[in-house]
Amino acid sequence: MKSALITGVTGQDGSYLAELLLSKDYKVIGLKRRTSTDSLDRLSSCVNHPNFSIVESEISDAGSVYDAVSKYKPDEIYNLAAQSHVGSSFEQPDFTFQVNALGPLHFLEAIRRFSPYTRFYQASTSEMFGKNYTEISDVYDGRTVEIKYQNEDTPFQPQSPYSIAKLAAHNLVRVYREAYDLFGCCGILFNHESERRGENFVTRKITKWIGEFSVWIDRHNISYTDLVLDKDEVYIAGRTSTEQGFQFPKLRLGNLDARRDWGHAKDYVEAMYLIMQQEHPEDYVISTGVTHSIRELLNIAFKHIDIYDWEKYIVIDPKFYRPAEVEYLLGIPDKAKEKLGWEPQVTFEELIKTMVEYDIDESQKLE
Ligand code: NAP
Ligand code: G4F
Repeated sequence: MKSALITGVTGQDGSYLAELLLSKDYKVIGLKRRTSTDSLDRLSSCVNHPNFSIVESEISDAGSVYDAVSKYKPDEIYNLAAQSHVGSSFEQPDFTFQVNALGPLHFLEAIRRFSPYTRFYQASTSEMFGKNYTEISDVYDGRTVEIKYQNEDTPFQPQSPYSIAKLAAHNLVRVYREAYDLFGCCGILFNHESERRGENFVTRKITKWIGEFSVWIDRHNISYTDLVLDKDEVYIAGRTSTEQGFQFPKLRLGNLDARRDWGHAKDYVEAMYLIMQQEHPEDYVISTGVTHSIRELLNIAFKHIDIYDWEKYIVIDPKFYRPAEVEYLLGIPDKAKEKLGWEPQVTFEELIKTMVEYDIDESQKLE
């Protein structure tokens, strides 16, 4: 039986990866940091599995990592733990660096010292491309068009403490691979979401709001034409904006023009697994090859509740703008398709539909 240690197992990707590896008969050791509350919500299908166990570890603490690696000497380590919110990394740059750069270094050192045959996966990110993209001209329908994309050959130009720390880790993996012959590889994953996505990432923030709003509308048995749209909230006509329960806050967002290449997290953990099964350790871009702006995301998400003029329900709040932004991401996953036989299965439209439906269901349960 193969064994795998997953850091960040309580997160979105960690939970899907644990499920995937258990289905492949792995023994899975999930690393979780100490918290004052129970944070195993996403792992409900794993916690009672006989091949699954949870171990407490803080990845920014070298000793804690050395203990875990030297004790379990697993076949594979997937390092998914991170301070994963780009916006927060501007507010907590030091902490972000401790976790996102030093954390992976602790694992590489632990593997080198105690378990040199352990394979290591590092969760790298499209954020490392930052401002940069590759641009080519192509002729399409007799017209010359400019195509902008990122792939494994696009140079990195990170734009946040988050991505600079991730790039440090990415380079450390390369150096340990070349210097010590460790099996270390990085998945350069573009944005991937799901109904397990953290609620402060833009997709989930939007679908969660839609879920709650739609249930609020149903509870009052009203239609959209019964609403008065105020500056920061909507309220039911005939009521006042101060009457308890009759108003609903608008959705507050930042930059709507940024573009992202969004896929489904379940597809992406499959890629992580495949990257680790190759004969040679290499880095791979994992993405869908399609880019959408936040505006397009809003169009698609709001359509599910028959709202076509979503602008009226949104407040642009400078608080959600970042000091430096990554404006454009579109990944070309050709290398993964060719070498891993990997292809994303879920389209952007299907992803958003699943998330909206899930959040409507969840909001109904709370009624
Ligand atoms: P996530 O849901 O935010 O999960 C992050 C996990 O890391 C959580 O389990 C969290 O624990 C854990 N963690 C945070 N700080 C830790 C620490 N100091 N010690 C131990 N564990 C710690 O993130 P995700 O979306 O699953 O992403 C997984 C990884 O892929 C991250 O490294 C992220 O940066 C990277 N990535 C994500 C995407 C994406 O679009 N999702 C794209 C590219 C790369 P708690 O539950 O206690 O908070
Ligand atoms: O959903 P986001 O916070 O994701 P972001 O910054 O792209 O980072 C995610 O993907 C990376 C891979 O590219 C991962 F490495 C990282 O760990 C994380 O999973 O923001 C997406 C876009 C940004 O341009 C942001 O400025 O949405 C814009 N946005 C607009 N309003 C907002 C909001 N983002 C958030 N979180 N909240 C808003 O209100």
